[in-house]
Amino acid sequence: AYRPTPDDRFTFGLWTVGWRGVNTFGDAVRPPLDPVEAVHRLSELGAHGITFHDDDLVPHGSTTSEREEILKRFRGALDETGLAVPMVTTNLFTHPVFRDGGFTSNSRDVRRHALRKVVRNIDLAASFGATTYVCWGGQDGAETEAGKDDAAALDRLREAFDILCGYVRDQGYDLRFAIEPKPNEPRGDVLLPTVGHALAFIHSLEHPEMVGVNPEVGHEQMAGLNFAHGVAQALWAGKLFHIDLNGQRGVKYDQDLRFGAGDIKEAFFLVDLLESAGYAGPLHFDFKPPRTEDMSGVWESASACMRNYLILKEKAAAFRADPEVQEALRASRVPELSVPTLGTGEGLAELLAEDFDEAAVGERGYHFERLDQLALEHLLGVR
Ligand code: GLT
Ligand code: MN
Ligand code: MN
Ligand code: MN
Repeated sequence: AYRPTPDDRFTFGLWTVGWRGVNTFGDAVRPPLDPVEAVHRLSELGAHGITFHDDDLVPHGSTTSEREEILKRFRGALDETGLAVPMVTTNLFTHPVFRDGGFTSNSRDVRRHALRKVVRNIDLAASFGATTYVCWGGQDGAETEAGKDDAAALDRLREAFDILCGYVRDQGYDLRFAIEPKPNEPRGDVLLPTVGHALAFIHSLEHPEMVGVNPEVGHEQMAGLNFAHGVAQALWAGKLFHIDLNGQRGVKYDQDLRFGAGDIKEAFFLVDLLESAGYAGPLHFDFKPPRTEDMSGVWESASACMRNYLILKEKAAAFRADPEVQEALRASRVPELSVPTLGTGEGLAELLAEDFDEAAVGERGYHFERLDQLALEHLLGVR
């Protein structure tokens, strides 16, 4: 049981299992991972796809012939295993030129360079059949206030998406963009820090229908926010184009733990939400195997990400099917929220004329504690 198959739509970033464990204080602890080996290992574990930044696959500075050779080997591995590439993204953060960001760098020449880098990689993404293009502007932000004109930065960000959407339309690619919010790290404050900021920004674009969000569990939690509620609003807006699943324990640095580690209860309600809403996109793991692990620990944790999702999916289904839960949901008036506040044909006149027993209704409890305890007991495996 809990053995993933490609039908489960699990995908992994090449930079996740390939992370060598370099951090601010410590050197790499693991050898480089050949992308071809990553494809084979992930396929053996039951994944559906693999994703990458331009520079994860083709190292920065590769010659044209080296690039062709790398792409040929990689395509060969994909053909052999049937692994898909549903999403591709650009590295606009590692190279020193991006020290003040890509699309919103104060330097105009850097912004132009960033756009060229993305356009080139969009062609590659389309050639692999990717349908989502993630944009994480990790270095787009500030440590100071005076050094960044926020309104101008948002203008430039909008300009970048308008240009890129125009390019995709001109080429006729079947590709949509997904903005990934993050509150901080590596910048002290990152532009579009949360799902809500990103959703509001998207409405200012020339082609808002082509742009959605790629929320990451840990990123919203770094801001102290409830991830399931953020994802619910993205789904409500029709903007959940992609999702980064991982784990985080509270408001601190970006932990990128394996999915299920960290806040397990929020993971349970996230899976419950994704499954009940019928989210049909990739279930993408963006985690970093801790640097305590050797390569065996890397594959162990990758496998555990998928296993934990499948376990939680089973638990969430059992929770929803439990008659006691259904009764508790009614007692908590959860279905009543779906009933429009005005009846059909009713106007404000009827509403204003209505009697209301304020004192009696003020005494009404909602029994959410009982409902939540039932969820916890399903999660703990005692029901
Ligand atoms: C980087 C970041 C992730 C983003 C990746 C996409 S890169 O690892 O921490 O959250 O999803 O650019
Ligand atoms: Mn992260
Ligand atoms: Mn990260
Ligand atoms: Mn991510």
